[in-house]
Amino acid sequence: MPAEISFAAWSSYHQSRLGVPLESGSDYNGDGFSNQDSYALAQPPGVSFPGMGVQFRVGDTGILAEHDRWIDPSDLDYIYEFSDDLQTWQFADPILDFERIHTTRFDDGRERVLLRFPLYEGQSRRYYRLSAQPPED
Ligand SMILES: [Ca+2]
Repeated sequence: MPAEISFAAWSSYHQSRLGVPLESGSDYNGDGFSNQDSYALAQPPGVSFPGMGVQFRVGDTGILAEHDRWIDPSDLDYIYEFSDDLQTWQFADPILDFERIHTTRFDDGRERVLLRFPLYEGQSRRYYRLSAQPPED
């Protein structure tokens, strides 16, 4: 992959190998996840869900979430959010609401992160999601 990671660089790299255009909103492999989603999760356009998705599991002390991402993309911020009712979503603060407990760095600009969202006594239900958005200035 090019040194400067962006959707444009990712799509250009894969377009030249696959010989087809890779628009951000289209779905190269028809798995229901857009090329933009594949890019955000640092996967080639032919990798299908669930391989490319965020893997959640319950640990002894919280919910563990693991996924691949770019180390320093120029056009994305990775935002974690949580909800108790799937209606109202709150920003998960990287200090107050979760911790990164392991990072594996790869030599192609990707990293695999393992995050822990703690469980609280009395908490009956909580939902989590990852949003990859253009950075705010
Ligand atoms: Ca897809």
